[in-house]
Amino acid sequence: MQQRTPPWRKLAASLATVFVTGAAWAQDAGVLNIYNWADYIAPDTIRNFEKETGIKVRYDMFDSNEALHAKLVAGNSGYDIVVPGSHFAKQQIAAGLLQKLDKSKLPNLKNLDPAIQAQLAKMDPGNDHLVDWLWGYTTVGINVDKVKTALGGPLPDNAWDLLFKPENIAKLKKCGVAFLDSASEVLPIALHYLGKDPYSTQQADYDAAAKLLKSIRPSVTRFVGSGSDYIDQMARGQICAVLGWSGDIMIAANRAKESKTGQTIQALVPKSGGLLFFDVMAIPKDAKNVANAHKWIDYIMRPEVHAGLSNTVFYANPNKASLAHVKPEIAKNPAIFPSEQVLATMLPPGVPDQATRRIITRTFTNFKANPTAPVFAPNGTFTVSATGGASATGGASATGGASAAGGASAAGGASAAGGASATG
Ligand code: N2P
Repeated sequence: MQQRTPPWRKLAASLATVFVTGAAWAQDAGVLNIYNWADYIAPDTIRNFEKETGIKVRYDMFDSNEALHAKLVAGNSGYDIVVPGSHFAKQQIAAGLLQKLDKSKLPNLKNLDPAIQAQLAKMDPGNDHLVDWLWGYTTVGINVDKVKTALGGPLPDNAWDLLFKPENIAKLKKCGVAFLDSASEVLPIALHYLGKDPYSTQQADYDAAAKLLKSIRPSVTRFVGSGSDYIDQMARGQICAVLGWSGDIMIAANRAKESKTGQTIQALVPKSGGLLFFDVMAIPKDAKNVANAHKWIDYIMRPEVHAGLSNTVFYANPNKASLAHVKPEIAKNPAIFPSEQVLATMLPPGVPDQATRRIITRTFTNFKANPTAPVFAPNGTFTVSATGGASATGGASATGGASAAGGASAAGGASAAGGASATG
């Protein structure tokens, strides 16, 4: 039987509502906590928002989708806006970690390109949770002169051959080769390179990818993420080839030009396709400053604000109306806004099931940890096996000669985990 609520209770309840709402507002009015990738914003984006709204922005950066995902799963991240790749966001929506957007607070949605919205709807039906921040693709970046010299001939027709043909990448090792520390990108790319389904669920396919990765592992000298200094290292000529993100590579190219380092850096668009990503703004379920988060998303979708992001970091934005504000050399750069034809060659992001994710993680962890062990001779010198793999950083020479105790690390800080150690 239903009980009637006494009038005093009703009053108390409505007072409590007023109080709680008021408190939420007070907090909401003041701050906005954002968690985004490094090197992904214009110098005035935050400043202008703060000036106009009086809202103070705290802006933190993460280095991988995996790191952000772990924070969201743990809960109470403290963030009001996060920017996962759409393939990770799909899992986060399914797990109830992101909240629905209030579209009545986002009038600038009208500026977005329906084609990009349709892409995102594959991960977020109805575009209910996600708004694209920027998009780009994972690809091959090179230092043009160093790579040509190291190869001693022309570039291969398909840019992926530079990194996945052992005989090519072995020649690049001495000028520095970096791979993204990102299982969710490297595995689909490796499978696709082998002519297999990039989102295969078959262990046998991952075994084949593992074999491919093992064959090139001795020549990978660094693993990098967003915010590690691979952009600067490229700009300074300390890394000559990278499996990295399109815009980051173009930032390196631009930095090299501006600081006159004498290095020519180029983002290649592989013939068989790069791996597309869409990084999306979303509001965590437990965000405290939801009204401010909506203000931010709507602000970013202003044509000139979205254009400012592309103009600074060389990634495409989803904002059709922004194109008039994007610098012509950027709007017309096919490596930034690829043509329909090129887009059709690219791999879309995908979401493997949980069992496959475990296989992917395991395969990638083995890849990173698996520079073939050096063979130590009784006199303390070591040699490298014919397949090549002495040290993670590869500083060790094939003739060996370093001491067993100090060999690989003396040659440049190799770590079994394949961490971000520097090489010469
Ligand atoms: C950071 C770029 C991140 C792109 N500068 C990959 N999601």
